[in-house]
Amino acid sequence: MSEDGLRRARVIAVGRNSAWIVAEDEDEPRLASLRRSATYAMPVPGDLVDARVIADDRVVVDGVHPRSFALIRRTGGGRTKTMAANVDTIAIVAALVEPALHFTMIDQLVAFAVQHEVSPLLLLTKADLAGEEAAERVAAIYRAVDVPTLILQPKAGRGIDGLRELLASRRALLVGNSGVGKSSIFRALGGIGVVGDLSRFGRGRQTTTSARLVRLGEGFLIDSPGIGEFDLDPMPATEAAWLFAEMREPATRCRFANCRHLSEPDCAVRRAVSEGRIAATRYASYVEIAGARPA
Ligand SMILES: Nc1nc2c(ncn2[C@@H]2O[C@H](COP(=O)(O)OP(=O)(O)OP(=O)(O)O)[C@@H](O)[C@H]2O)c(=O)[nH]1
Ligand SMILES: [Mg+2]
Ligand SMILES: [Zn+2]
Repeated sequence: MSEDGLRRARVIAVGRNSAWIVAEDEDEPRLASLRRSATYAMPVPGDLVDARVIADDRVVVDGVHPRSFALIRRTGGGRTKTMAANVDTIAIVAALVEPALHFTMIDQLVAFAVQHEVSPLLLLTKADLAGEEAAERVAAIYRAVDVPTLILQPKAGRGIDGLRELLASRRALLVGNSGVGKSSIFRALGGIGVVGDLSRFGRGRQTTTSARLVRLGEGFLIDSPGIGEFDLDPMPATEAAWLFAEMREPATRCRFANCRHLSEPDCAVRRAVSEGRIAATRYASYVEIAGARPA
């Protein structure tokens, strides 16, 4: 970054008044101030910004580029939180055990990815604790619906080369419950745990408190704090069903065109479930998403 130059840079982590950024033509992150009277919205990891070097080598963020996609999630109290910007891939991380596998959350995140036309990816951890059979059983459910799925053991390095290949030139966000192994995967791929003074350590456990990014070739990977739950925006059942790819074809054969696949007679989706052509866990997630909602 030259003295006078305005440079495009990628945001890797954000604090209250500053952000770690890495200029497109550099490798080393720099700490940049955010303008106090900023006309731009608070940047998040993945954002492209214009950064300017001012006196004493200080760097200031002048502006934030429009986002191609932002992952916004609802938090308690009806507020929203933007987790990351400009990602094209949502890497869902789920532990097979410890914490217990939460199918509904995986399915909601897959549905969210389908809804927003970003690619879902499933990364299953802790097969060493759950057993290979359990791991393969879960993986088979998602491979059957064309969600690329890897079984990883980040500390032992298992699956990391395959993941690196899958992520080549992608802009991916790691998302999942706390303790499932997101940061372990992030570190195994070369991400650094703590960037300057923006991250703080959780009490006892190393819970991630703010998102951060590592560049991977042409793309990048963002580590994020664990989420307790993930809710989709309310939508009609027919729309929810469309987000489950394996329901689309059977849904055309239900007796009623506006079938919600809940308790209607002659439902081809429920028939596919009872015949094992749709996984029972996937259908249960669908019911949870669609059940409480009007058709
Ligand atoms: N046995 C085993 N332990 C794992 C595996 N993956 C991760 N862990 C452990 O699980 C614990 C939590 O891992 P983290 O990477 O910190 O989890 P996280 O998803 O980043 O958690 P938050 O930052 O709180 O959201 C750590 O002690 C890891 O060493 C695995 O495949 N097998
Ligand atoms: Mg973490
Ligand atoms: Zn139906």
